[in-house]
Formats: sequence, C-alpha cells, structure tokens
Amino acid sequence: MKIGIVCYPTFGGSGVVATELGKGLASKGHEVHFITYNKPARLDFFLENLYYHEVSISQYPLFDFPPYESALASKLVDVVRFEELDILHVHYAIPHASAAYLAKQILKTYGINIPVVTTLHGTDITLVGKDKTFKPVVTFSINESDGVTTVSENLKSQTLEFFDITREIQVIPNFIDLNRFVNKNRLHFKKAIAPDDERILVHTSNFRKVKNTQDVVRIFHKVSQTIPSKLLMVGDGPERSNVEELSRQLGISNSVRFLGKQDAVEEILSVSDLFLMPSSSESFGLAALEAMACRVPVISSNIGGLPELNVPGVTGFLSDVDDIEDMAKNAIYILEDCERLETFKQAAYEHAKKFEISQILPQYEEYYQRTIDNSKKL
Ligand code: GMT
Repeated sequence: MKIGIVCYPTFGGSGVVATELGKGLASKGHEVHFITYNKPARLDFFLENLYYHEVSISQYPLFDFPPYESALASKLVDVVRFEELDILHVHYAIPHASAAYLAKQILKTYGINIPVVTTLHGTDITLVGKDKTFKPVVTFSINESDGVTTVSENLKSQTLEFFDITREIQVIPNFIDLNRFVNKNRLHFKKAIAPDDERILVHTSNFRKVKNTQDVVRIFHKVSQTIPSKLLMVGDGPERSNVEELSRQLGISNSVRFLGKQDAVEEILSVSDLFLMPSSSESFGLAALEAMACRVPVISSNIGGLPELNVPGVTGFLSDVDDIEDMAKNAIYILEDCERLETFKQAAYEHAKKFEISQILPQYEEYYQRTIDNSKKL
C-alpha cells in the first residue's frame, strides 16, 4: 500500500506512535509518506520506501496566525496526486482531520477518491476537542473520516459520550518495539545514580498540567522516608520549574535528578525500579508501556485508558487521581521486598509483550485495507 501519514512531529505520544507505525509499515514493504511541518523526532533511520514531505507555511505579514491547516491541505492534495497514495492516515483530530477532509474534497475535483483514517489520541478529544471553539469541527471531521480509531476503549467511550458521532470507531492500542525498549544492562549508570544501592523511581513526560508532576515529587517524598531511593525526572515542559521548586521546599532536591528531554529513554528506564504516572488525564499511557517493556512496574492513577494497561497487583497498582497516600503506600509495598519487586518487574515485561508492534501493526494493515475496499464501493 502507499500510505500518507500526518502527525505532530514532536516527542509527544501521538507523534511517536505515528512515526513508529510508519517505520514499521515501511519495514514490511509498504510505501510510507510522512507529511508534517518538521521531520518527525523519531524518524531517525533511512529506508528506500520511507518519504518525508515538509509542509511549509507562508510567513506573509498579513497573517497574525499563519494558516497551517490550509497549507497542510494543499500539501496533502499535492502528495496524494503525485505519489498516487492509496490512503491517508491522520493522527490527532485538530487540525489534521479537518485538513484531510478539505484535501479529500479538493481531490474529488481531480477525480480522486482518497480514503482518510483518523486516529484519536487523547487530548484532541478529552481536553482540546471538548472546548466549544473546536467541538463542531472535531465532530464534523470525525464523522466525515472514512475510518476512525482510538487508542483505548476508554477514549472511544469518551468520544461517543461528548461528541455526536455517527461513525463506527475501532480501538487499536498503542504498541511498543521490544527490540528498542528492552532492559539493557547499565550497571555503571545505576551505580552513578544510586551509589548506595538505593531504589530508583522514574517519571517521563512533557511536564504539562495533566501529568500531575508535582504529585510525582510528593509521592517520592513519602516513599523516600521509608525506602532509601532516588527519583529521575525525564522530559521538559511548563511545570518543570514548579516541580524543581517543590523538591527544594520538601528538602529532597539532592535525591531528585532532572534530566531534561532524552532520546535514549530506554537506557534510563533500564536502571529504574518503579515508574510513576499520576496523570489526571491519560488516554493510553505510552510512557508507562515503555517502562513496562524495560521491566519497570507502574504506579499510576486509574484515569482514562490506564486500567486497560496497568494490571493492579500484577504490573503495578492503580489509585484515584491525587491520592498521593495510596500511590506512596503501593510504591513502598512493591519496593520494600526484593523478591516481590522482581515478580512485579517480570510481570510488567510479560504484559508489555501483548502490545508488541508485531501484534498491533497487522490490525492497522487490515483496517486500512477494509477502509480502502469500503470507499471503493461508494
Ligand atoms: O501525553 C501527552 O501529553 C501527549 C499526547 C499526544 O497527543 O501526543 O499523548 C496522548 O497520546 C498518546 C499516544 O496515543 C497516549 O499514549 C497518551 O496517553 C495521550 N495523552 C493523554 O491522553 C494526556
């Protein structure tokens, strides 16, 4: 198949999933065309059937807000026509699904019927999409897509609850490449972080409000009163300076390391004992799956799609959002006993295998084929 992929090219979960999907499809012999405003962060290897088309936006002085959606739609028309794509797969509803709709209508004037699949990732529905500024556009472009997928059952329910959806929605979960996300022996690094064999807790995110990064530090504060431990904070974003300030106020800044954005997250996860994800909104929780693949159990909130990933008592524990006490108690339970910690680590890894890319990729391939066949019938 010749597949066009539109996504945010940043480190965010939706961009990571879209890029890894494209790379996986190209490795299986499909021709994959990324259409984005920058080279996707994870598009870090070369394959002859992998292409990147940059959307350039006019900087004409009249535009206080450069019209990205129009530029993207024009680029989609161009790429679909000249590369003769079979299908467009857009990740994140705003503005990708509406730009794809516009491109689809324009392409009809050239006698081309391009099927469009939209994948909803989370904040495009749960936070941004529900905003009345975007709601009519989100509803319309979901209903006008030829296929719609969500990354969890929970996100599907939320989409159906908050929008007037007439399309059927297929759930295809996030996935993981176990060749990359695998526990690597990094004893020298572990020794440098935790010289006295302290337990290592870790959090990775974009430090947005929904990630509850202050709760991460509060949970760690409680854990470290019982268990000698260190905390690694990976990533960067709006909340970072508040979190640093909080760790100073709590007197634990010597035990908390802020590592900023990191490419090789798997190296850091490999030396970690426990992953903290107390988010107030999380449609799937890809970062938690990455941790589990590296044999790191997860203490998380029970929000969104997290109960579909984190099995309480097996791969970690779930608590209500903001219940720091419960999260700290569960963390201590896992960390205080070496044998128990090992059992959780092994179970986290075993569970992550269910989301291995080779299990999920065929679901997308089948979905594309079905969508193409259905759109030919119209
Ligand atoms: O988590 C973020 O802030 C990034 C966000 C995105 O859209 O890039 O991630 C969302 O999509 C990921 C991939 O499908 C999911 O694993 C994340 O759970 C989801 N984030 C939220 O729902 C907050």
